[in-house]
Amino acid sequence: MALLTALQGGFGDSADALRIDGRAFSREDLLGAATAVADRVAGAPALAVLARPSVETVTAVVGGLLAGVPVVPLPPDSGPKEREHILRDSGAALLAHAIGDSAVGDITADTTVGAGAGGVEALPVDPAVRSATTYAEPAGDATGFVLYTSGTTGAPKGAVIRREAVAADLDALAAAWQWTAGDTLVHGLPLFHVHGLLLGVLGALRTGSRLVHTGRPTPAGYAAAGGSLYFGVPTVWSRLAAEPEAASALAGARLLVSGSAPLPVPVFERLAELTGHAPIERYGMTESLITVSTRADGERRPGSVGLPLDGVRTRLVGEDGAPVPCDGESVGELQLAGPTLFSGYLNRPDADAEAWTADGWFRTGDVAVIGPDGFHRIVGRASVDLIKSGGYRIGAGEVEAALRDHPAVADAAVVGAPDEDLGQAVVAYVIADGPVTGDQLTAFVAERLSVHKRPRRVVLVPELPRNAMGKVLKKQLLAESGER
Ligand code: MCA
Ligand code: AMP
Repeated sequence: MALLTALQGGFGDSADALRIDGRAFSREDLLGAATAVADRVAGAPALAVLARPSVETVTAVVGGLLAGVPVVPLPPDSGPKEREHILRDSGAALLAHAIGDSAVGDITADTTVGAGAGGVEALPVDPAVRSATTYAEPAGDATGFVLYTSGTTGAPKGAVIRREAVAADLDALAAAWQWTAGDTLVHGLPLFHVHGLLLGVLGALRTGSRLVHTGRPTPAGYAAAGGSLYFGVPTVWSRLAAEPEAASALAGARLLVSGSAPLPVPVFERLAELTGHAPIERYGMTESLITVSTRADGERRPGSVGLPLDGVRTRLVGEDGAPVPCDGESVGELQLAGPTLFSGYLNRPDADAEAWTADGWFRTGDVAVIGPDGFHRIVGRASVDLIKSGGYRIGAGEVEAALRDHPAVADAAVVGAPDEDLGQAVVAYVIADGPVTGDQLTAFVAERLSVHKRPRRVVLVPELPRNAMGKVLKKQLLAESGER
């Protein structure tokens, strides 16, 4: 079966099946435009896409999928250090972008990246150009995406996602959320992650629901969109809950779904009060796609992510490797198995060895509790070095390395401090050995990595607290960060 079932026919169509970037497209238009991209990329080793929230991005991603070329979304706000890594590591030969995108010149000028190096070739996408070529559906176990995601240390790792994993996840979500062609899906999330791109775009192209992308996930944008199914990260929901008028405009929706980070219980409750809808909470990871969710026809319990999706198996394991009982109290590392799991990290056998157990389960690094009724509660992360800020996953080590690249930085330690708006905020403790301000360091990280990875606060310190082994005491820094 085709991955993009609805795109490839049989679900009815409308002139505004897809609304993004202020432009409306029918699925027929999108299929023609994406096929024209497929004609140009077929046979390429991988297709990078400069993933701004635009028709061009959707066209390019779908074009790559039609042609069976692995798609590598490039965060549009990524600076040279991060994007060089993504382009080099993925071996992308082509970079799809909107005509006239001013960022492309800088990227294609770099001859140290791309398939076999020599640079990536720019592939301007014109959604008005159409083709009617037909492509055979690629095998289910072919790579659909390489999605870059942060670990605790080092540069982001490329998670290799099979097409059949995407299909299995979308079908399981459609069943859990009663998501159908009758829905209008609304969100304004970035198009380079699982949430905004795989669920938020491909989900519509598989189920046949209409899609409205609001550009940014603002309360006003959500209120004006008139959808039935809304996606957001907790920051989006908490901002909406702070604007009662905008929130009440969602009363006519069918389902509000939160994910990518824990939804605070007060936000859950306020949202329910203002909209009349208790939100659905679901849990996922780049590596596993979405695996656990409350259901449209089931209990929506605040603070809980619900039950495993169809086909997904979960278990809790203690630090000693022993099974942890599902008694609603005992905590353990959440491990996963099932059809939505990724195939491994690109070029990273070391990371694969750490991520999988000997009996083939994926170690999430999340600490959870499972009740006797099967409901899952995510308690936190095993490592303080993986930060979730505004729903973005940010590795402390990556930000520390970027800070150390600054000539006036002798050392740095980064933590995720509790933050009302973002869940966690990146806070950097820096030992400077030259004249530099916090704002300059924030700008330095924003330019080299991604804007969303920048420290929201920089604390200049004479030294970092360390244990006898010389390891930075991050828990102590975290405690201090809360006091400021
Ligand atoms: C600010 N800006 C800067 C700087 N400071 N630019 C350059 N240098 C600086 N120093 C600019 C930005 O470019 C941007 O401009 C504007 O300020 C605001 O950007 P930002 O700070 O990022 O906005 P925010 O308010 O903090 O964003 C909140 C957010 C965002 C909208 C909720 O965090 C977001 O979109 N999160 C979604 C993350 C997500 O989708 N995660 C899913 C991962 P301009 O306005 O021009 O752009 S997938 C996942 O987790 C799994 C699978 C799952 O379960 O879903
Ligand atoms: P990412 O790879 O960016 O998708 O981030 C995955 C991580 O986000 C998970 O390992 C969790 O720590 C976190 N996460 C996603 N959804 C939830 C949720 N509903 N509740 C708590 N944490 C979540």
